[in-house]
Amino acid sequence: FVVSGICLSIKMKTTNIRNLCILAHVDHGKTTLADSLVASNGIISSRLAGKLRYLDSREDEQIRGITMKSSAISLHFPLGMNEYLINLIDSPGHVDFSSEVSTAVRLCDGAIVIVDAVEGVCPQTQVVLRQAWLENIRPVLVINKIDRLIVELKLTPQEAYIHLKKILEQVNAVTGTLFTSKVMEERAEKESEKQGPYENSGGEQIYDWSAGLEDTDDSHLYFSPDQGNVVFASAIDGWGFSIHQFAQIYSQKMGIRVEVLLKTLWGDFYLNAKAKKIMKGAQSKGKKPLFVQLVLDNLWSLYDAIVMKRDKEKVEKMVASLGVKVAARDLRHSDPKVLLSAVCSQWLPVSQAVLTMVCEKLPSPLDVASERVEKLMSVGARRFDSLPERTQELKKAFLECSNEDAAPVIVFVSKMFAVDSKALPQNKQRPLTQEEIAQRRELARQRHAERLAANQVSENPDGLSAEMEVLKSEPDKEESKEHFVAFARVYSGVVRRGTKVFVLGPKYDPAQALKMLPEGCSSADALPSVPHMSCCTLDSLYLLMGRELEELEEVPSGNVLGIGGMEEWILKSATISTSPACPPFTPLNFEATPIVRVAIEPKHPSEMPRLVKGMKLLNQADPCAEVLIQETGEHVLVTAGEVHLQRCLDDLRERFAQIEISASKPIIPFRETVIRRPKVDMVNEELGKQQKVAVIHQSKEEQYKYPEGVQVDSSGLVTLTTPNKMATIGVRAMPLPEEVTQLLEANGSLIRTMEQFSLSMKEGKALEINQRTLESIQDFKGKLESHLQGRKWRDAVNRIWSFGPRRCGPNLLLNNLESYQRPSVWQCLEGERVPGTALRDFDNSIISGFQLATLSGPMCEEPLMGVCLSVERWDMKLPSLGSHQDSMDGEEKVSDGDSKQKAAQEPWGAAEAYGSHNKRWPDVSVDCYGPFSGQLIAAMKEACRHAFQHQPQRLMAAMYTCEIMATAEVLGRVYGVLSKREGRILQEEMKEGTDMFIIKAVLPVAESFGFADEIRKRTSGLASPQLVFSHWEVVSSDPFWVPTTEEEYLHFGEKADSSNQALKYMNGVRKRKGLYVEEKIVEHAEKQRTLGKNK
Ligand SMILES: Nc1nc2c(ncn2[C@@H]2O[C@H](COP(=O)(O)OP(=O)(O)OP(=O)(O)O)[C@@H](O)[C@H]2O)c(=O)[nH]1
Ligand SMILES: [Mg+2]
Repeated sequence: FVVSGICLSIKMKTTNIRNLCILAHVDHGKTTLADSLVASNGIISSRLAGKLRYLDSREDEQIRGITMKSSAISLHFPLGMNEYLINLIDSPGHVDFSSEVSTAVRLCDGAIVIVDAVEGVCPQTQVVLRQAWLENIRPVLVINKIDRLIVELKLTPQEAYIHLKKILEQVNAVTGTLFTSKVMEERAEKESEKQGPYENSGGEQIYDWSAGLEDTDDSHLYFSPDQGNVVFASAIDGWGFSIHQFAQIYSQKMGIRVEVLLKTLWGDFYLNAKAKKIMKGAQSKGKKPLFVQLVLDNLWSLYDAIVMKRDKEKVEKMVASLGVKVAARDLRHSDPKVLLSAVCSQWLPVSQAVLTMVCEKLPSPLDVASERVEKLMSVGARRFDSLPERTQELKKAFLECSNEDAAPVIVFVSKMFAVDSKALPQNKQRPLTQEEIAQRRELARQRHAERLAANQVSENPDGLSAEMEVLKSEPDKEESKEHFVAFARVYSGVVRRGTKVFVLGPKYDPAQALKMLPEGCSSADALPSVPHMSCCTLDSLYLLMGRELEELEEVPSGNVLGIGGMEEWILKSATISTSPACPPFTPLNFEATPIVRVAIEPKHPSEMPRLVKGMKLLNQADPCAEVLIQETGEHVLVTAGEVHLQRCLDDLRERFAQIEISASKPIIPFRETVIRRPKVDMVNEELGKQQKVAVIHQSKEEQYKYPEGVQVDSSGLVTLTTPNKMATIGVRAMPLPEEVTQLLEANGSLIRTMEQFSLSMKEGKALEINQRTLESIQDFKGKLESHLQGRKWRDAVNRIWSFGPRRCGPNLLLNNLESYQRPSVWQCLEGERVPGTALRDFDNSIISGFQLATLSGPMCEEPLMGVCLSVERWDMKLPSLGSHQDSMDGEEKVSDGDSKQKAAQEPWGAAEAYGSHNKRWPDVSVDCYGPFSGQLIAAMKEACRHAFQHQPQRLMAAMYTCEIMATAEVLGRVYGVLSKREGRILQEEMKEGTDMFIIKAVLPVAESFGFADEIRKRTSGLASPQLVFSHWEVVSSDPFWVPTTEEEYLHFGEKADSSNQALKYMNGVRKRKGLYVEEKIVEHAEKQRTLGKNK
């Protein structure tokens, strides 16, 4: 039985193991290709390969025809004298599931990148190439669906050759940019940049990746058939080849050496029949390139004879000359495709071509690069050489990938996936032996195959689910319980059942743990509890076989495996080791931002506990879904997109909660911002020149009554005094330049690192920061400075007090107090520790107030973005000595000894008095501490809100970018849908060599629900867009706008409540949040206003 064979071969030499994943844009044929590879091991019949999509084991995957979860299968492949074990992971291509790609890529050493020969390089192709690059794994290329060039596009072999050459160039251009940006980065450290900017925008620019790079050998990075890292294939028809195969064939036939053919079969070479020589310059001389003459022509005539002309005689001749055997049944078959794949899969079996390439070109686990190991081991801002010595020593274990007993076990779990307990091998009823089960399975498959063949349907979901039911036993509602299996890979040592191990969470710190744990301890000992570490025993180990699991006793180093029984210890990902010195692996690179949120409720309120449990399970089972309970008590699910949302809801209903649930409409996120005061009104007339129409049309600001204690001066400075009159704060709001907001957004994690540094400085420790990170911080600071120019922003960068919300967001708090010096947020850059400029008392309260204000703005309690709040006044009054105390956190009081010495003697009072001093009053009345800092926080928050409201306010909407491929006939309809949904076309171009147009557009997330479906319907399935979150954009209309000038009055009427997009959005959010909505006033504006006035 095959599977048991695999079980044995898992003890294979490490050099003969290949861990790889299949990556591509959606629908380029990953799962179809995987079918052929699976069929080569006899797990499914080769007749079904390409129809079954065996690795798409979920019902919804079969129905929708897209993969949603990555799944693994182990295959066995003999090549020459060697036997190989191939752990293959099929990944989804749809953007919504790109987190599944990240979890797959992490466990692999290599990847098969597939590109559709018609569609070429698509957005997700670029993304997966980047992901492979970021994880340092080596890719090989399969250009798939070549049959479409013949049958659909009806290209001639010569045209097809040029087309294929273009695709290769496109793919290499992407690799080129990745490579160039890395080399440039490294080079920039050594010499000053000479080459000019290298934008890695991945668009249609000229990739001048050769300039200045001559001395860096990069040939192995590029795809080229003569390098042996490209296979041309049609997965559905079961054929594929690399030029090695043809070189072999023709070197016998024509007596040319293989090496010569290898170099010339691809490229600008032709055969000079007279001279019996291969010459260069086919193009310029108008000759047929060798590739066309020897390879493509043959394929084309085969398709011509079998599919187009159905020429029986010719086919028989060809079959004979190829030396393949075709069953009479296939020869007579009414569908020519059956004959075609029967012939092709024997002549040029795709599995042979692909697996040979994989074994020859992809690295084994032993070839792991030292650079990759260091990257895996250094979490966040930590640098490898700052790790404890014992941790650094583990690098050797990674590199050796040893199976010795002494080698430490190191395993990485990249995700948890749920399986029904019935599907676990130990729970299968076993009155039958393995062989009998296999036979039954085979029978079931044959029955299914016959059904399929009879129906001629490949997408009949019922048939497949029927088969799935045969494989699974009847699910028993009561007993079925979800079990989680960890998707993992062994990096060092042998994993045995029953081994005791440490489970290390993503935040585990080996330095801290080694200090706490006794020397030489093991996970079997009784140990003190260490944060983010737990001990457990590995109960069950599984071989992952697509839809099935096979139990194993042990798994040697270098393999991919499943580990059962870990759900209590691992949430989503973790590192498992027998050594406490092992660092947690760096977090996965997730490309998708979860953006679509819905609130979820059970249909019957009494079922709440089941929902809560179900959501917990879902959270664990999905790498990217987020489950949270909002302050309001709502249960919220955040997903990457519509398709992902649908899958999560299905999972909740059918597996995890098994109850009826209702989901709210997607909650659309917005941001609030302020803009520069516009100079023209809504009808583009200059403001200030016209008469205000009437009193009732006064603009919002003028109507706005500020509450007591708040003053606003003409320049927009808002001053506010705390209720106890002890402090007065003056704040002004300003819009940040757009570039600055973008910078802040892009550098969130850097800012967080800086924040951590400042915190640890306050505690008196200095955090070790990676040199690379320091450089990026320096660079970030430089860029901020270059964008914050002009009088208004003088010295602004050095005056940054904090970022917000959550201390890392895209808003700034500026310290514009003349006399207050505080430690800069950039202090981590200052190298030597500066003798701390002391913080003023209550510094933290100001920051907290700012954080609160930026977390939810006054328009509809959504976070602020791109707003600068500058503190220009901060007076404190002291009613009596001793009633003040520093609001600094406790730690500082303990550790900050020197500030006490410096504490100056001036009494509290005038603003300038607090300068740079830290007051400590010995006689503190403790109870003032809380209430006062509370008042100050509230006052600061209010001051920020009023300052914000004093400026022209705008909403910002989240935007998707999408690329739509459509034919000319449906282009108009695509545009129609886009414009109806407030989309904006950025670009439209013809895809070379096809009749397809590529349209790039942006579209508000708020208008995107059902967009993909609508496009598909309107174009009868011809265009299908991929939506990717791109950026935030200001909604141009003013939600508070009412006509104020004569022109506006004429143009919009008095009510002007017709179509204010921003107001619609804002009120939508307010309604959802249960905030007061002014809408009703607008409905009957006049009446209401009159009433209001008469009151
Ligand atoms: N003409 C042609 N169609 C193919 C070929 N390979 C795959 N297809 C078809 O392309 C469609 C998508 O194939 P899949 O294998 O599901 O694609 P995928 O890359 O796994 O898609 P996702 O997992 O959703 O990203 C199916 O309808 C296949 O029948 C091929 O070589 N030629
Ligand atoms: Mg797939």
